[in-house]
Amino acid sequence: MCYYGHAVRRPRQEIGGGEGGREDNMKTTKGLNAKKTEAREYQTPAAGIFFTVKDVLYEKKSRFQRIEIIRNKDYGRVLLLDGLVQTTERDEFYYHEMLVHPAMASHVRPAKVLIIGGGDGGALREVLKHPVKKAWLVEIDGQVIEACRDHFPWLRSTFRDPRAELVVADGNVFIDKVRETFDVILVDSSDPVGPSTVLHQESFYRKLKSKLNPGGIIAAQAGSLMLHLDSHARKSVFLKKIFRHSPLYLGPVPTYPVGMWCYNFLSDKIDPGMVRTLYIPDGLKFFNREIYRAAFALPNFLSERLAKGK
Ligand code: AG3
Repeated sequence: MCYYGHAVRRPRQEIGGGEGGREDNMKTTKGLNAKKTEAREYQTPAAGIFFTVKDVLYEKKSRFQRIEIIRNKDYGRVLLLDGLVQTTERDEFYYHEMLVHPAMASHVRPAKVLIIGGGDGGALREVLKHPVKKAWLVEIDGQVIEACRDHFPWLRSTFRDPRAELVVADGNVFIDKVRETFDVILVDSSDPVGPSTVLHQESFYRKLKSKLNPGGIIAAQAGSLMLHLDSHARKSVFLKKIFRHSPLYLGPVPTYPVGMWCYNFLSDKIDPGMVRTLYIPDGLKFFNREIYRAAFALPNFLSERLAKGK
């Protein structure tokens, strides 16, 4: 693992999944409770998800956030960062396959791939199912990588793959300094409120574009279909100015807020509606050709909100 650039301390988030600001003063329990019998995410101040705890596998405060990995009877291992569910053993494939494969499958030959965030390794595992030359994973918090390497044993081979380079750095700083350019860039950040706010801003996407090879594609997790509508609308205004094609697409993630997640597909060359040949690795659990086509269909309330702009 290599350490690179200056990591920036991220502000703590009081509660996740809101429209930004509205809930920030709400003090409420999240993550593990004091007795360590239950872990909760308050998705709004009044609703959320809980997991009863079979074992606490990891619990530490890093420089950036509270990292918790618990084991739950139904969802297996669950990773929470500052009380926000990042990944569960049972349903992580929904998210990781939909973040990675639409972009990777649309590109004729993605040789060099950059992942910003995603220290749990799930996105990297999916990228390495393609015949890439090299994949960089840039995670701000080295302790997330270590915790996941130790407690998500099925990811050990992913982290050891000779094509993978793990970099511990702030993605926003890394992108300023890196000399390499990429065919596909994947942004596996946290919610568009709190710590990851910078990874949802115009200047960041302009920088990413400057590191994209001709014909390149960016896919970025964009947040919850219902809870982050303002953010989708705000981002779509500036993304349209930067990229010729910037559709949102959707995929279910059972344990994320409201169960339906959004992703940005960004490219100057590739219009997903026009792609005829898809390069899809064997053995995926969720993603296929039909899902690819369907994912770009948006519900009316979202299209109308995007058409209105900010
Ligand atoms: N990154 C996106 C997680 C967002 C979940 N949000 C929430 N639970 N409020 C996931 C990282 C997994 N590689």
